[in-house]
Amino acid sequence: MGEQYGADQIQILEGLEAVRKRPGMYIGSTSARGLHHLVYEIVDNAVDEALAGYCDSIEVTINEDNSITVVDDGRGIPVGIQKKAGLPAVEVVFTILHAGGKFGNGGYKVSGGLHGVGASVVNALSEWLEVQVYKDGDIYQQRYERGKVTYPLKIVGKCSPDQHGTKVTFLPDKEIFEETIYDYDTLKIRLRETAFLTKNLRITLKDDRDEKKEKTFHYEGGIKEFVTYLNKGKTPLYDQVIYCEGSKEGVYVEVSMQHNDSYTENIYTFVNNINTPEGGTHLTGFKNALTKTFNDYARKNKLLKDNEDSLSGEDIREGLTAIISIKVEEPQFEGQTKQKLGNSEARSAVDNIVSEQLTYFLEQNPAIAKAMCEKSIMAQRARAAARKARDLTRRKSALDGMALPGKLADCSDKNPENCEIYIVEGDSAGGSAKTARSRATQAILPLRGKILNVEKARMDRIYGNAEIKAMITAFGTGIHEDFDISKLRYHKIIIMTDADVDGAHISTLLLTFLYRFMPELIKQGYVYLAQPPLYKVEKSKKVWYAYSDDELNSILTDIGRDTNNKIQRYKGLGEMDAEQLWETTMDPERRVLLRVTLDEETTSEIDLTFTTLMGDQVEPRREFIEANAKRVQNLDI
Ligand code: TSJ
Repeated sequence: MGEQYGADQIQILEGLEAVRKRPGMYIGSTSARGLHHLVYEIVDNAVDEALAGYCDSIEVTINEDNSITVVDDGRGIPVGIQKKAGLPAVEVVFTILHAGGKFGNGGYKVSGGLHGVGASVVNALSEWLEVQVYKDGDIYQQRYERGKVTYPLKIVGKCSPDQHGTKVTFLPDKEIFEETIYDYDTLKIRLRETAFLTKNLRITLKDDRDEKKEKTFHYEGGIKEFVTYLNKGKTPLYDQVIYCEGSKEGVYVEVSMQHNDSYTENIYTFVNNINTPEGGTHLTGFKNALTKTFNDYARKNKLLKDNEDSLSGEDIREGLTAIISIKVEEPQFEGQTKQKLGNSEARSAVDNIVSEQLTYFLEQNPAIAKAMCEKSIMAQRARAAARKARDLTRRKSALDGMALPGKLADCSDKNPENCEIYIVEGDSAGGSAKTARSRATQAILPLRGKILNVEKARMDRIYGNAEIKAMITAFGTGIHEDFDISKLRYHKIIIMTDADVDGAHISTLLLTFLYRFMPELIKQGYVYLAQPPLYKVEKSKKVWYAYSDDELNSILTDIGRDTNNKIQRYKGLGEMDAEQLWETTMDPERRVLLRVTLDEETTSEIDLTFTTLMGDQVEPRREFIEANAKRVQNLDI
């Protein structure tokens, strides 16, 4: 064997060995997240073929053994010998690091973005991978094990000469990944997003494990339909989705938008189908165009009088749902997390295209323009009122030396790292918690009843709400643009509600508030959910607590299903005395806390979750709760 290995082959093996040694450097992590990344990586390569105009359908299957198959109907990865490597192009794709796209000629690429590391990385991290290429009547095949070729590319059969495409199956390596079970819903969310962003592409997801599942995503309207989907639980301000499209300076721009009657702004931005949660030049260009075009129109048509102030960007964007999707050949990502677009030509391209087409749209649709203008003027007034209320609280806190809310039982330790705050539903549970707590490090803030739904209230009302004000002052960080994490007074913010539907609703209201006003608290992992027990089992003076029905059953199996067991189902925290509350839910040695996390890759879906749960339309909410009963119970977003 030794002689077959020339310098090139040794280099190839060293390249893939480096990937296996430091997988995190190539796919971010070896947790469930990295595991799912493998699929996106392969799918993105097929999406590139769709963007090039040669593929209209992609099928993804989770096989019974948790291997993944991705098939497309593109041209098929080239099989001819690539001069430089002296190997078939397809072999180069799977065995040489960063070989992706080298033999294509130009065009926009989805793959090769942030984590777009290429098929060779997936290959290196798979126990085995098999590729089949359908081309010119032949079926080519090659197999790799942990990145190593097991046989040279060969023809294994014939197909119809008009069949063409690529099929890849891989099994993620258990030596590399901590988690090797695929989650259908995680793939579903991401593939749906990909389908929205690539109009006319049909993506099917199949699950061949126990219960067979299948779903197809196909959106002729692309991001126009994405906006409709995001506004599903809300009430749109007008029927149409505004859509702008065009190319300028090598940037292809697509924008879709529609206002709803809520007060939150939801703008999602993508570059080459990659989510850019921190925005960048494309977002700046859009905001600029929207503010300028809208004010110009309003002045010209006397919707704004000469003596009235111009509408601010924020006023115009109140209740706006929008998607900005651009394609550039060489995206430059900036910022700490490389999630912010830097290309300056993207700013002018988006600005120009949106300005021109939005001007035209407003002129053609005066009724819609008027509705938008009326909403913006209302927003302007509310914002002025909110500013007054805020300035007042700011001044007051300066005078009082940061007056903490009266209901807060603060802890004595002043080092935030040691401190935690329990946000407790109801005064009676709050009372038990105050007795139970460890005074040095645990603060208690009881809230009365259901807190204000921030999805349905304007800023001025939100600022006037006592429960919300109490939380803002207790946390110390301020909100929105004033937010300063270094002022956080507690490094654990623990939401403690009853383990029932009402409790889940209150938790969701609180999480919505945190997500909309202080998202960094969630992103940086400071927010937790307490897990009170569901049952208490007593037998001959001994006590057990069960946190789920399964746990109750296993306790009963252990101690015997005796009619003398007094099983108590807790209806609420209020039924526990201070000692029980301490033992089961608050003692750092014994309690279980769920940390609330955000998956930034699919922020649009998180937003939709909150909107669906909190919005005014009953039907989508009911559907959602039925479909996600288990998830809502855990509130693990
Ligand atoms: F990721 C991957 F490489 F494994 C992969 C690639 C997986 C899947 C499911 C599909 C693909 C893929 C690649 N589909 N289609 C292509 N197309 C090409 O590689 C290709 C074909 C022809 C030409 C040409 O210039 O003639 C160029 C390219 C890049």
